[in-house]
Amino acid sequence: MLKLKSFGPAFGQPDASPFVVKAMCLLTMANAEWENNPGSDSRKTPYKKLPALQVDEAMIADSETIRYFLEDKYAIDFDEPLDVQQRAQSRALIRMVEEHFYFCGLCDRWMNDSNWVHLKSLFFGDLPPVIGPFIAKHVRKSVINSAKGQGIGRFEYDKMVERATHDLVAIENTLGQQTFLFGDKPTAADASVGTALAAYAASPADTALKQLVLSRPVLMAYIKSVEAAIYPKS
Ligand SMILES: N[C@@H](CCC(=O)N[C@@H](CS)C(=O)NCC(=O)O)C(=O)O
Repeated sequence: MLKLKSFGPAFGQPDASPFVVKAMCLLTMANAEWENNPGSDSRKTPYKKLPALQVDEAMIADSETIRYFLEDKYAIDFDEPLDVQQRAQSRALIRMVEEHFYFCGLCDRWMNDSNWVHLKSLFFGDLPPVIGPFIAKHVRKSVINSAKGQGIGRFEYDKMVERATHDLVAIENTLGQQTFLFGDKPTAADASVGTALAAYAASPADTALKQLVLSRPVLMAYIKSVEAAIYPKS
């Protein structure tokens, strides 16, 4: 049985991490038999991040590696309906969302005090009194430093939202009148893009970034379609 190492549900989403939800969607799309291991420790995985997939003694780390593992194990192609050009577009969309838009959301969650109070209580609320706030502060600082290292964490908030807006417009224009990014069947890009949009639409605080997603009916309808089609059925 495949075991998905995950953080645990948060803010109405099956996991706090959009990358974990992406892996859940890929497992669902592959019709795999798997179990969720919420509360897993990211420090015990090869890249010190979640998701990771335990397969017998092996640990498959990183959602993209999980994708290739599943395609290989089940002899499937998540992008089966796509031609060569669409496959290239799919890859570019995935990279845009995972290496850019994701970091906008990360800043919104971890740097913005209105979101941070909720994160702090969710992730660190059960820790003992003195050590808990200390660990929370340390982890927050390290996440913010990673966003600064990436670059987006150094932008003014408005500049970050402006950058995210361009990503959302690109997603909207790719969708057009379609249900999914490449037509009426979900593909790998939907597992990345749909879950990242859903994550930030579900942010606990009513921030400008959250409103950016909520105010776009095309994206909200898209999130609903992705959730209905490929989210794990609980
Ligand atoms: N490229 C990775 C990114 C995964 C990732 O960034 N996971 C974050 C949560 S969203 C994480 O585990 N962070 C814990 C840490 O950095 O210590 C993937 O696709 O799986």
